[in-house]
Amino acid sequence: MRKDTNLAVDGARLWDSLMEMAKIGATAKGGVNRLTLTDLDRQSRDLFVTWCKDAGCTITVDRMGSIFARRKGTDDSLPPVMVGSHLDTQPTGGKFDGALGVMAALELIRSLNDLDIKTRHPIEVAMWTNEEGSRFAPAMVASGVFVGAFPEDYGLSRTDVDGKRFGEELKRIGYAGPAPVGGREVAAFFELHIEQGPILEEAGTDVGVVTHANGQRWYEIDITGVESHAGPTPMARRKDALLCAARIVEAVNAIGWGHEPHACATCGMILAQPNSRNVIPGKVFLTVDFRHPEDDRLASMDAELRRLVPEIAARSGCTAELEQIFHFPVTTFDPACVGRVREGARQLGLSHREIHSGAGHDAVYMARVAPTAMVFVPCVGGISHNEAEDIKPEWATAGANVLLHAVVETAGVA
Ligand code: HGY
Ligand code: MN
Ligand code: MN
Repeated sequence: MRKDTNLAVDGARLWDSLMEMAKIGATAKGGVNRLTLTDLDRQSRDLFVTWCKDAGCTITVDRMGSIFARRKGTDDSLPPVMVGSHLDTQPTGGKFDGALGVMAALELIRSLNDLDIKTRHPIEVAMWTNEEGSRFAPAMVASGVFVGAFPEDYGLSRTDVDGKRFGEELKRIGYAGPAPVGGREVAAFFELHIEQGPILEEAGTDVGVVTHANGQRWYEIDITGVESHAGPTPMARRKDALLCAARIVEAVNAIGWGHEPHACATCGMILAQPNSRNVIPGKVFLTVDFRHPEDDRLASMDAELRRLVPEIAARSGCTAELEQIFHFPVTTFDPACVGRVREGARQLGLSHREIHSGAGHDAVYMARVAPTAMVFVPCVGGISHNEAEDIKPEWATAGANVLLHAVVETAGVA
């Protein structure tokens, strides 16, 4: 590490960029609703590309719409050190989930330019398409295709609740890029992200040195009963798909509690048809999200769900089709890269502690093809995926400085 420079970001400029980006999709409650592949997503991409070009980067867009802004290295034949995150949000998302990682990566480039520091490896700022998996499931689908977890045509074929297709929407916003998705060497990947939980803030710790990410499984359940009149249909003759779904929701919650203290079990999405107050629902679409830091416990949760769903359906006079659409095991990040994050925090005199990620991130997939690590900073009240999501400017600056140190250490100062 070059000692003769105050290797630091411009925190005020970083905060300004975050606030500017947060205006795109800003909600009345102070959050951000910038769903992937919408016109708002296009606006955020356009702004990001403009800023990266202003910082002297060349832009590549791949066929899943992920954007890579490249700063040349003195030896440009070397594989890039990649750093980034995502700009898409949840429908009631916040200003910082994803955007902090992308803006901090851009700030890193801007700061290296200001300090006239050249690195041996090229550096690429990565903005991954559809990390959230809210509009198009599964989550992290573009980084997943990049590492070969999903075929490209699977990613492009995903549809939203209105039947709109990922590949068509990508074309519509003008980001169906020409570049192949993945299949190229990456020297390392780093991602700065808010913790999205309460641990760091409650402990008064500046930086989370992320060693692992929890395993995750997503399911879709299609429940079929019989639509009938809410008035004349006797209780004993009903095949109520929504009652069946309610029982499954209760069972999912019990599975989570049954694997305490580290399990997470959530039914986040439910669509009842015909969704009319005086019709007994004949069809329900329900999602299940399981997380756990131990793969065998996650497998037990899976087995319990597969046993209970048909049992509950039979008891409710319905049928239920359960499909697992997404699974990644517990991810261990690269010890050398994790060490550079830890060393960066130490050199900067920032309090830090090891931490697991309960959330999935693009870094989880990138860890399959390149040495990868993450930097966490606290968020207020541990709240995220909520319009109230908030951080302090000094937390953003601290995280970005650790990111800068780890990336420069990896890319090598020329
Ligand atoms: O679901 C997650 O953990 C992330 O927000 N995609
Ligand atoms: Mn995120
Ligand atoms: Mn998120």
